[in-house]
This record gives sequence, C-alpha cells and structure tokens, in this order.
Amino acid sequence: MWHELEMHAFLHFGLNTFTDKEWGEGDEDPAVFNPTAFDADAIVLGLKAGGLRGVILTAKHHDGFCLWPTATTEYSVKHSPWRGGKGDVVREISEAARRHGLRFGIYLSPWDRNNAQYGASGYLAIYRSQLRELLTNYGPIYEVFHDGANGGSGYYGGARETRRIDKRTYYDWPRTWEMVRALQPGAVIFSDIGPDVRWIGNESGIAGDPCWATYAPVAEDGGPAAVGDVRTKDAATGHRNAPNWIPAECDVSIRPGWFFHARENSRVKTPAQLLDLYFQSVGRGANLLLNVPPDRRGLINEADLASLAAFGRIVRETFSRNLAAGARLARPEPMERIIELHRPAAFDVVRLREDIRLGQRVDAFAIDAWQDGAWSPIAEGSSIGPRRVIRLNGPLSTTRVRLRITQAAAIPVLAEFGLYRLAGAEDL
Ligand code: FUL
Repeated sequence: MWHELEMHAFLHFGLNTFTDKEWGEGDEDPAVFNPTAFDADAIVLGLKAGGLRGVILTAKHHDGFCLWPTATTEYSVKHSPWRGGKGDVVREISEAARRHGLRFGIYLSPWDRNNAQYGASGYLAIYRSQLRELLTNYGPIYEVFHDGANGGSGYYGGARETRRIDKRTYYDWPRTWEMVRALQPGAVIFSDIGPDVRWIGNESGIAGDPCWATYAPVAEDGGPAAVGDVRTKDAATGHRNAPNWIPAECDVSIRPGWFFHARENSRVKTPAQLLDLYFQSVGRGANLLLNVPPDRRGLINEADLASLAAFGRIVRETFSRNLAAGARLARPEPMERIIELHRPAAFDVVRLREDIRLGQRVDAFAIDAWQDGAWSPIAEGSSIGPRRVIRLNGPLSTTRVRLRITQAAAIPVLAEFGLYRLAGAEDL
C-alpha cells in the first residue's frame, strides 16, 4: 500500500510558523500559536489537488510544543488562545484527511528542547506516552516518522544548556517500535535507516539512480549501521540483493524552509520544478514526501496552492491515458516485450512497474522505438521495482515499442509497460 501512495504531504506547522523560526528553542510562549482561520478541510483539499495521497503532520517538532492536548506536558495547544485552548490540530487534520480520502501519519520529534527531562532516562517514558496518545486516539496511522535531528542546546525546562545524547542507545528504538507495531500494525516506521522506510539522505527530493528498495544499512565509516544512526551510506541508491526491503522516501519542502515564512512566498517551487522532482523521486521508485507548510492563518498559502494544483493536474492528466492500453503484445517474452499500437501515437513518458510482491527482479533494461524501418534506442536504466517513470526529451511518434530486460535476477514479472503523453507541459 505504501508504495502506491507515490506522493504524500508533510505539514510543518507549530510555534515556528508564528515566530518565523525553523528550529524553536523550546521557550517560546504557547500564546503565539493563534492561527486566525485554521481550516483542516481546506488544507487537505489543497494537498489532494496536488495529487498527494497521505499527510504527515508535525505533531511535535524539536521545540517540544504539542499540537494536541497531551496529558504529558503543559507545553501544548491547551495553553494557546486558538479555539479558546480547546483546539486539537491532530484531531482536525486526521479527520479532514479521512473525510477526503488521504491517509494520516505523524511526525513526533524525538529531540525535545522544552522538556526538562530530555537527556535523562525519564524522557523516554514521556516520548512513548506521547506516541501512545497519537497512535490510539486518532484512528489508523499509515506512517510514523522519527526524525534524526537530535540533541543540542535548548531551554529544557529552564536549564538552558546543551545536552548531548548517544543516538545509538538513548532512545532504545526497538522497544518503541514494538509499541508502534502493537498499536498500529498497518503503519510503516520511517527513520534514517528504517526499519520499514529509509531516508534518501538529502532534503532535496532526489533519489539515486539506481534506487533499489533493498538496503543493508551501512554507517558512514563503512561498518554496519546501528539503530539511531543518521547519515548512513548508500541510502540514495540502496543495495542490490540486500536482505531487507527498506524503500526510500524523499522529503523536500515546496519552499526553502520547512516552516512557513512570508518572505519565502516568492520562492515557492514552480509546477515545472515539482515535475522534475517527481521524475527524480517517484520516477525512480521512491516516494515523494512534499512539505507544504500552512501559514499563520492556518491555511495553505495561495502561492503554494496554485503551484500544487497545476502540478497535480499535469500528473493526473498525464497518467489518465495509457497510450499502450489495448495494444497488441507482439512479443510477450519475459525478457523482451514488443507492443504494437493500432495507430501511431506520440508519447514522451514511459512507465514500467514490476510486480513487487515477487521482489525486485530486473537489474537492467533498454527501450527501443521502431523508426524508419529499424529499432532505435530511446532509453535504458537499471532498477525498476515499484516503478520507473522515464521522461523522453520530446514526444516520439511510432507504432512499435520494444522493452528488453537485459539482466535480471529471476524471471521478470512486470505490472506495467505504459506509454504516456505529458499533459499541459507546454504551459510550464
Ligand atoms: C529535519 C528537521 O531538523 C527539520 O526541521 C525538518 O523537520 C526535517 C523534515 O527534518 O531533520
């Protein structure tokens, strides 16, 4: 299911939205959290127009401020003027997501710059209680996102000091993950090394090429990675034949920052930039986690909405019509397929998908088009996995297209060999 999402949304929202910061210190006044027109339905519908099929909310960022009325700390929306202290952003976004058919996931920062106990063992019980609240009170959760940024200076209940933790041991992740499994068996767990989904290793939205879903986490020094390691090696490409299925997620913001800053309104990524990211992430078999931060009204800003809507329309229209649908499969060999179209069709996008229930089998492939009485090569690549979407330099008109699997670990089982025409790209 997770692979089928292809694109989902990140919502960075909290005190930083109102203080114009990226990382709050943990001493900001909860009273500043006061969106004037918060509308979860409008937010979710804006994301949906962009083709995003899930939404992960920063229930708590590094500053420790909780967007739901948690019992674990006073540092939450309970002490904000918004909805008279009775508001719950997690509730409103999760319900709106369900109403509009998007999955709902949570980001809960392990680093907490507000909590007096951060750095000591007592904090772990607090972190797990927060997670428990989020995993029990808000319906099905599809992804739990554990951020790797950890430890440093902070307010820490007034201590105002620097606290360093041992990332490998402090959080005792395996126990926390057990709890996630027990409470939300359908959720995938994201962290820098998995266990279910891995970080691609950059925040620019770009996967490696190839990008294998299999991966054996390696530490930067080349040794095996331990739980809690950040910046592992080879995360962008994964490893061919590694024993674990840990597909990659590409997180990137539609703006320079993760949180909303009015000064960045003119630097929202354009539909053309989003489309490039689509091909470099989704197109290589990873998922794109696109951050769209609500503004101080509690709405997605008009600039972001416009870009998202135009991008979403291009993707939707492009893939709504497979030009190879109904074509004759002239050569249906596992290692070579030729599709014959009834009439010449112009396409500029090819989409391949493997049936990943049987694993990732293809090591290399090439695509040719029949032109002027001979086969002419138009694309080649290595990993396919959940998908490979190739954008050609320009539209190509032909009646026959050939796919050759030039290397495979086992008999390839394809779920799709589709041809598409980029829709509306002339407007970009
Ligand atoms: C990073 C954080 O430090 C950023 O603020 C943001 O939340 C990003 C998604 O992850 O590690």
